[in-house]
Amino acid sequence: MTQISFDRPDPIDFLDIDSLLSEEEKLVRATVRDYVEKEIVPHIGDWWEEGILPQEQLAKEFGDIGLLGMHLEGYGCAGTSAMAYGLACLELEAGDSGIRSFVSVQGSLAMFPIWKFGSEEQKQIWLPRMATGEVIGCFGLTEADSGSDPSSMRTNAKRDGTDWIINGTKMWITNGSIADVAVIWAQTDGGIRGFLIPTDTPGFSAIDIKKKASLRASVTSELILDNVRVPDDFVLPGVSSMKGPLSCLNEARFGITFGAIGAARACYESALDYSIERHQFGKPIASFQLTQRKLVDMMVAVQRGTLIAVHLGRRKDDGTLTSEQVSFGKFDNVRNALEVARTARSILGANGITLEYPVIRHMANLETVYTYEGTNEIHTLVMGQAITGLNAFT
Ligand code: TGC
Ligand code: FAD
Repeated sequence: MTQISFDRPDPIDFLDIDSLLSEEEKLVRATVRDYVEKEIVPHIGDWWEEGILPQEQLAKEFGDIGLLGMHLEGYGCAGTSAMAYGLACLELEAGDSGIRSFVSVQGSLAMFPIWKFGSEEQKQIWLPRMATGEVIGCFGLTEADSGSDPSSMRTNAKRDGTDWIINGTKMWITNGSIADVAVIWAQTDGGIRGFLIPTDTPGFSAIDIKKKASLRASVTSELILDNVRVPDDFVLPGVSSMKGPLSCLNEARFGITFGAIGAARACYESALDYSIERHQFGKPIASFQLTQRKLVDMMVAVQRGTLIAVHLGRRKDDGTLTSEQVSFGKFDNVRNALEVARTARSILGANGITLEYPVIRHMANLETVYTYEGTNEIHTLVMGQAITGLNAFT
């Protein structure tokens, strides 16, 4: 009969989920974790407080490590598995959600549509330089009056001879003002089309959104398109419906399923360390039953979320993952990560509200993660439709 081991489990990998990963996957993860610990963690509290991001330096470093468009094949992209991409997102978001966002937007929202729906010429022009970080992209879907319901967008593109004239305003666009190329989704007579717009095109401008109390180490902008004229070969030829932008969202939501667990793990680790060092009533606060309950709840949430992410990663790699399953991962892992962050904050007491510790920063960031890439409610309704067969949107 096989024996049950009496070894003490690793507090950070209680279920030994590492044993489910290949050596190659662990290597990717270790490389990204090492980079984040050395290059992000020492600075991120200050960047977040000041609301800045050294984007050019980071883009180059991300490119050097091969993180940009890493799960895409060819055109200078690393061509890793989806699982490796997910693990990279997890480690990046253990640093900060804004750092993971930068990589998600570049790889899943700006490069992916070119890779999936672009012409060969468009791929050759943009992807190699986006993979190195020389060119930064953004993804313009949301508008001030079209958030959860992007198909109601007003941005439109009209034919003028062989050109297109684009008018509209996009809102809440990550990397908007630092992008060299914007992937803009617009209504046309032939359905919703994606346009690759160099940001120095006359009529295109971007204004940063200030006073954010979440995702502060990330650029968020409003994009204005005022009679922007582009030739026909700036249109993505491969799609002309909401399927285009929604397919990109599947990729980014998959990364968030992993990423949120990175933020949760960082909060759990911080709270665990703190609870062992911090003494009250003559004892470490970790010795109190109420604190152990919180620590165990956090540990279980992080492990459960990691298992969900790894399962979805395997399904994506074997080609069986559905968009509703991606909704499951984004929905459950982000809401649990937020709960972990709030619990960790309580364990740190007054110290939990300062940026000396990562917890309040992750907690505030996760409020954005809960909302973007499909709110918690939108993913609830996607899954609700999947299990009932009834559409709650229309
Ligand atoms: P619906 O009528 O259901 O479908 C329209 C067409 O799209 C297809 N489709 C999908 N295709 C791929 N993936 C999916 N997940 C898809 N969902 C639907 C569908 O088959 C159909 O295709 P076809 O060929 O018949 O035309 O679409 P709808 O307009 O009713 O929308 C449904 C809904 C509400 C789920 C969708 O609009 C939605 O997901 N809303 C949330 C919007 C959202 O997530 N926005 C995110 C903006 S980007 C962002 O937040 C970036 S944050 C930066 C970072 O990631 O770090
Ligand atoms: P709304 O859609 O107005 O929703 C408000 C509330 O109503 C939510 O709770 C929502 O769940 C609820 N609600 C809406 N419809 C329903 C319904 N049918 N049933 C039940 N409840 C409903 N977008 C981009 O295109 N590109 C980006 O790069 C990008 N980056 C972002 C970065 C940041 C920091 C933030 C905060 C947002 C970003 N977004 C981006 C926009 C993001 O995707 C939207 O904020 C999100 O889709 C929600 O839209 P909304 O804010 O307009 O909220």
